[in-house]
Amino acid sequence: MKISFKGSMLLAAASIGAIGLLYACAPKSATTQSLVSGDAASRVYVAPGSYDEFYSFMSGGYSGQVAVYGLPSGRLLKLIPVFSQFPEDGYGYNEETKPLLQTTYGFLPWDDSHHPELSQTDGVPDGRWLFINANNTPRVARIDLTRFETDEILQIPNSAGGHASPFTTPSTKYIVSATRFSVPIPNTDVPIASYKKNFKGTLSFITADQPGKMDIAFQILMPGYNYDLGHAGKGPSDGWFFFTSYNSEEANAKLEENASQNDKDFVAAVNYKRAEECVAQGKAESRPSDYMHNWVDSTSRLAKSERKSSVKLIDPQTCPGVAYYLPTPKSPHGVDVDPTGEYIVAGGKLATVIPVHSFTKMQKAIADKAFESTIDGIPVLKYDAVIAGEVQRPGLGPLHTEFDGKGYAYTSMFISSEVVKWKLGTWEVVDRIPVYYSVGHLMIPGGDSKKPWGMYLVSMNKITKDRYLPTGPEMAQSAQLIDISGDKMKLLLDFPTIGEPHYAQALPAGVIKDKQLKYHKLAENTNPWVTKSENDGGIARTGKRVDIKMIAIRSHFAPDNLEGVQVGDTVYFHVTNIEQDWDILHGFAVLGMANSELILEPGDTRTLQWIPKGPGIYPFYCTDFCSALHQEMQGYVRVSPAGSNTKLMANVSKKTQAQLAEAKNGQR
Ligand code: K7E
Ligand code: CUA
Repeated sequence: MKISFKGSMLLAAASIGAIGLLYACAPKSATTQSLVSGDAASRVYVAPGSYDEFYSFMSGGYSGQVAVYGLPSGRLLKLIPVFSQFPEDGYGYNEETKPLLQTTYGFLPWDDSHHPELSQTDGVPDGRWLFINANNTPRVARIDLTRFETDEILQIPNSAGGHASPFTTPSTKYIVSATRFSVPIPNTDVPIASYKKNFKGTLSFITADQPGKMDIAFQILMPGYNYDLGHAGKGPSDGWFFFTSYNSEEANAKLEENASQNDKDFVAAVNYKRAEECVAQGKAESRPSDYMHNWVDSTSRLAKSERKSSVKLIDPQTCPGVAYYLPTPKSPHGVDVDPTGEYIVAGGKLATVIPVHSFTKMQKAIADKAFESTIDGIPVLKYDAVIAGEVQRPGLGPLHTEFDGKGYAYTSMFISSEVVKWKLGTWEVVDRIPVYYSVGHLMIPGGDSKKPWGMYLVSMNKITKDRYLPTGPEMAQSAQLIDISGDKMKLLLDFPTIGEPHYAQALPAGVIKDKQLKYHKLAENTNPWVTKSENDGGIARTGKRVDIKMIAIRSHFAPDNLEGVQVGDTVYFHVTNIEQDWDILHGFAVLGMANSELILEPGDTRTLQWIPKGPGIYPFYCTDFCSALHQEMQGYVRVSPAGSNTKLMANVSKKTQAQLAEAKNGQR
């Protein structure tokens, strides 16, 4: 089952010579059968009615969402919409959530998300929140893990490609976002050929420990490289953050060649306590910067947007000691810090070794001024002064590393399609297992924290090819569950995933299972258009705007017959699900609407905008099969020509209608 090492080396030579060859070689000699543990079926079997041991949060990649799976079963539990509109529940279509997708570029219906990150307390995932990055238009999002809902999105200014994000400091004081693409700061119209002069990178530190209050604490101005990934120090290295960078050549074209020239690029080591000092001493410059902060108000559950106009920018030239460069072979990708906080492991995509830096040696090198040069105020430490060791002949294309808490590290090998287990301190490879195919990230629950739950490893593979029943040119993405509880890794399960799950994080189910909200308390609903009882619904006109307030309960809407809408009106249906019972949802959709349905959680109010195009009768109905009389859960809206004298009518009590007419306060 092992890949012959000679074969690997040939491949190494081939692929490093011709970088175009970087795609995927399946280990041909292995047969999956021989890799699968004999008791695999029982190990992943979760009997009907039983729960999984872990929640696993996998990035939805280019779907922009998060997918929640149970482990070890690989069962899909939920899709959480984050950066993309989600017609399944109305996220980004209904009026309450639309502001979450506002940016300075306007309303954006999509993004590409790569890295889910659980909040931590003292270096251990605590289950309060999950953060995730938007890669295309740089943003970070907070998901509340009592509701599995996106509550907050912050745009990152002076950045393009929010890839190294949103990794957390050990108690989630900050999460980070570093720019993948360097750009002019401020971003202005300059010749692309002026890259070396005008393009810069930024590393952003974002305050994250208070819901609804995320903001850019400060940004650090960096040379115009590409910043790729990051991880916080912990234990002895607490207070430091490590980011990989490539393209230290500062090429702006044909990067596959031009950014692969230098023998070494860098891991940037950032002393963020020092950055805080510089901010406190007034050494950070306030830079005009345009960005958006969106968050959900906790009682009205309405998202709000605020436009921000400045950030504090730290230039390492005027804040010495804030950043150092650790030379790192060949376009590093991942950078991962072991549970003790001593070792900083980089994944050199094109390197033939896995370089491991030592935090202790780094501190000494800084004290001894063991610098080989200084770039824009950032001292470059000598490689030999900081390197703890190199894992020799690990395989091809090392990308990402996680840890089991028992002294071992596991690195994904993109090109040779395998996971390699090696020992911290001795750097010897102790085991390897093929994966199918071209693994990107791998994940061990808690595997980047102080306390890994080192039982399982999930390999997230880029290429699926022949693993499942074929489904045309595009196959589902593939994850593989591997048992790492013994000396030898054992393959347990393949399961398909959505989008492209770059990274995932997982935690024991018990951390959050009993904290789940079952319904929203109707009494505490402060949505301005809430309808709390059967007779409180109605219809009101303000100019060309018509507001309809309505309840949904098994098995009717009230009101369910509405008249007086005219062609040319913009209609808002404000529907409140007045159920106070777990998992009893209703839906709402009306003929000819140009957005998605509303899905109404118990106790929640959601608003649908509708612009009827012509006169006639328009039925609406409940989209969620809620009861035996679900098919009876319907109603009609009559639409009359513009200027018609059809009176406003909702078949609820007169009193309500009069009150509603008075309350034309013009708010949404
Ligand atoms: Cu390696 Cu975007 Cu984390 Cu994908 S990145 S693999
Ligand atoms: Cu309510 Cu179906």
